[in-house]
Amino acid sequence: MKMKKYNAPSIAEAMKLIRADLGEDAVILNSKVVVTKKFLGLVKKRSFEVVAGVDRVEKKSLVPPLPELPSISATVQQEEVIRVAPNEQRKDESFVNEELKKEIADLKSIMQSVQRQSIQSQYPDELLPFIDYLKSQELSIELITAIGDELFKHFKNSDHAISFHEMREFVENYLRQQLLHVEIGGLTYDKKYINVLGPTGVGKTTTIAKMAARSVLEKKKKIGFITTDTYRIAAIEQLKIYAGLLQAPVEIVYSREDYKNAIKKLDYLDLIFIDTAGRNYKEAKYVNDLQTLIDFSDRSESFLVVSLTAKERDVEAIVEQFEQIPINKFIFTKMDETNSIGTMFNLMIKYKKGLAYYTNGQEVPEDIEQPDLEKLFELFFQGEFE
Ligand SMILES: Nc1nc2c(ncn2[C@@H]2O[C@H](COP(=O)(O)OP(=O)(O)OP(=O)(O)O)[C@@H](O)[C@H]2O)c(=O)[nH]1
Ligand SMILES: [Mg+2]
Repeated sequence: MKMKKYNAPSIAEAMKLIRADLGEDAVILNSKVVVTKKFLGLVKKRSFEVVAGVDRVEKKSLVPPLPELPSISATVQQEEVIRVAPNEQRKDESFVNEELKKEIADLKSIMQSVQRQSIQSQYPDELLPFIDYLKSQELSIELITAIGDELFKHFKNSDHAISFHEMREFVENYLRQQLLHVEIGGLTYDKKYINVLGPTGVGKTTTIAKMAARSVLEKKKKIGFITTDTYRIAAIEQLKIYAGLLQAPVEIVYSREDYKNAIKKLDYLDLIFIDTAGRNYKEAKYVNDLQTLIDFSDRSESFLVVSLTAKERDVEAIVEQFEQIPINKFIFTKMDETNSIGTMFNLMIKYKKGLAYYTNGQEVPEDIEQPDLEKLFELFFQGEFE
């Protein structure tokens, strides 16, 4: 077999060179992307290095060549075609053409994915600190890759080094676009029942106390509490202490019947906060239990409380377990114990759910923020950039 290496800016151009040189029977043996630096090393130029080969056996091709398209196994198929009778030749030719087209389509999609991977893994050096920054903020790999690709495309023809400010603006615009249909903002105050759900110890009761205190102090609302956390005396006592401070009633419910009675009893109030028992929500059973106990109708607003200190994969498992419940927004807690603001973006974008509040400490009612997107960006970009 005769083998030769070719360099070209695209695979199509490489194929043109190969055909002109080795003929239509040439096959691609190997190909790779080669990157060379340009403009003070800021921009990297890609080209393709293709190794092609051809069998020295002279053989007349029956398959009309398809212009501009590479052929990988045409030689094998041609041998089969040569042996068929002339009157069947047309039929077989079109069959071979179809087969070839399919292979070419496959090849094209392989090439596209090779190109994509090479863009991702070969950002210019100048982009790497930005990529590292996004990683340090724990933005998901999917988002970093998507942003990295866009950054690369956007700045590859730039004649100056990209600044942190430019990168920040670019990332903000990208995330803003992703969050276009995701609502960020606290209690709407047009729903009477506020369901607060989430795993054990994430800060549900404390956050309820913070939200309730703010509703009373800032919005002058008449509020009450329902707790379904009947497993621990301490949990009921904890809520009663907060309720006492706000002079608000508390109802403890053990069953659906109790829940309905409590709702009737507290009907005169503006807002009713429903505290639930923290359970291991990786088990579907507990989510089902909640559905039989609490009302998730459109008179209620439901928040899923997630601790920012939890492992993101565990949080994802919980969010997915809650899929059947109409969760309106997240509440992220324990922001004071972590720097990973990225998790908030990851979850909001992945699950298309909004954000009501984040909490940043144990003090009631101080340590709660009702952020807007600008505030989140400010936090995201306040980390150390090297
Ligand atoms: N550092 C920090 N601690 C918090 C925050 N929010 C709540 N906590 C603490 O987390 C612990 C658990 O809070 P709770 O409100 O009892 O959590 P919960 O989700 O109701 O817990 P269970 O009812 O047991 O499921 C308490 O010690 C809170 O003070 C926060 O934003 N930051
Ligand atoms: Mg609790």
